[in-house]
Amino acid sequence: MVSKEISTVKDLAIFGADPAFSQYKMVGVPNIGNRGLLFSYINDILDRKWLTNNGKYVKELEEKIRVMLGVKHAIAVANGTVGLEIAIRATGMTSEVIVPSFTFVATAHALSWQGIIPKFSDINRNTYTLDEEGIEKNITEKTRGIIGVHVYGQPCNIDQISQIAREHNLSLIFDAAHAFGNSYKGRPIGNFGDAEIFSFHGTKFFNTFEGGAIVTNDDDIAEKCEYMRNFGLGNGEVSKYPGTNGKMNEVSAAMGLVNLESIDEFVKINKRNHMTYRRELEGIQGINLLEYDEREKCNYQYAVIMIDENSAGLNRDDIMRVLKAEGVQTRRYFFPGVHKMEPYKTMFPDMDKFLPITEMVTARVLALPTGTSVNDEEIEKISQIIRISVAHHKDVKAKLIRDYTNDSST
Ligand code: T4K
Repeated sequence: MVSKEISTVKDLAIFGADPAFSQYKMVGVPNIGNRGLLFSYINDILDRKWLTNNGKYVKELEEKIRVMLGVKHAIAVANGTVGLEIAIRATGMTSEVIVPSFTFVATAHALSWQGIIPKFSDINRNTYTLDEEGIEKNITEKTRGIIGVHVYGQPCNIDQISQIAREHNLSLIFDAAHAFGNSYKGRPIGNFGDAEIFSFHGTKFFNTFEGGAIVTNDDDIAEKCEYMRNFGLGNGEVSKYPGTNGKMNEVSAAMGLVNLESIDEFVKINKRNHMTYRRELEGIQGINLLEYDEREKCNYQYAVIMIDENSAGLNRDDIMRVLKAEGVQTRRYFFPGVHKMEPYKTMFPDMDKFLPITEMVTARVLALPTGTSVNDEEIEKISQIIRISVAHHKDVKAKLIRDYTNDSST
C-alpha cells in the first residue's frame, strides 16, 4: 500500500516522515499460480500415497521442461545447488574449475564441497558474466572445467566460452539458476555446454518451493545425473556411481506444473515492471537500470540498478538505507564477491587485485522489488524515492552519516 506523496526531501522517512510503505515491499517474494489446481494435485498425491522417488508429477514436470526447452534430457532435482554438485561430478570436473566470483555463493560452494578449487575469473563490465580473456589467462595444467553463470538471466558469451572449452578439452557447465525460459541467439538456454542447471527456489520467478533441474543434450551425462541424484542407484538396487539424495518430491513437482501454467503471465508482469522502472528511473544521475537484450526471450526476473556514486552523490548502501526506511527491502545481489567469503577469502587473500570489474560491480548493484507482488504505482513510488534522494544527495548523505555516527556510538 502506498501511503504518501514524496515531492521534497523532507518527505523522506529518514527525515522523520512516515514510511512510504506500511508493509515491507521485498525482493524475492514468490509468484504463486493457481492455488485450486495445486490443492487438487496435492490431494491426488496424498490419495495415491506416492510422495517422492521419481513419481508421476516429477516425470510430468521433467517432460514439460524438456519440451519447452527443446532439450533431450531434463532431470528434476531438490534444489539448484545439488543440481550443480551432481552436474559437476557427472561432467568429470576435478582439481580446478574456472568460475566467476560475481555469483551467488552456491556456484563456488558446489565445487569446494567436493574438494575442487574454484579459480575465480573476472567478469565483463557490460554483461556481468565471465570474461573470455580472463578465462584464457586462468587456465593452467590443473584446470578441468569452466562454470559460466548467466547472471540475472543474461546469457554468458556462450559461443566463445564453448570454443575455449573445446580448445582446452575442458568440461563446461552453465549455472542457469536465473535464466529459465531465456534464450541465446534465439535458442533456449538449457541447450549449451555439457549441461545447464536451473534453480526453482521460492525466490525465483518460477518456483517449485525448493527445486531445480539439470538439462543436457548428452545421453551419458544425463544417465550419470539420473543415477547420482538417487544415491547412484538410478531406478535399481545397486549403485553404479557415487551418488547423493538430490531428488525432487511430488509436491514440489506439482507446484512446478501449476506455475508452468502461469509462467507467461509472470514474465509479462516482470517485463511490465521493468518498463515502469525504466520510465521512472530515466535521467536520474548515476542510476542505471540493467537492460536486457530485447531480441532474446527473457524472464525479466531481476530489476537491478547500478549506482555510480561519483554521479549520484550517494553510494549503493546509502540508497539501500533510504529505501529501507521507506519500507522497501532491496537485496545486494551479489555482494560481497564470493572471493571475499570463506573459505575463499583465506585461500586467496589477494584475489581482489585480479578481479577489478567484480570489485566495481559488487559495490554498485542493487536488486529492487519486482514480480507479482509489486504494481506500477508502487514502482513509481520506489523510483520517486530514489529520484528525490539523488536530487538532494548532499542533505541525504549528511543525514545518513549523522544517523550512522549516532548508531555506532550507542
Ligand atoms: N546459482 C545461482 C546463480 C543462484 O542465484 C542460486 C540461488 C543458486 C545457484 C542455487 O540455487 P538453489 O540451491 O537456491 O536452488 C536467495 C535464494 O535462497 C537462492 O535460491 C538464490 N540463488 C539467491 C539469489 O537468493 P537469499 O539468501 O537472498 O534468500 P533470503 O531467504 O534472504 O530471501 C530473499 C528475499 O526473498 C527476502 O527478501 C525474502 C523473500 N522471500 C524469501 C523466501 C524464501 C519471500 O518473500 N518468501 C520466501 O519464501 O538467497
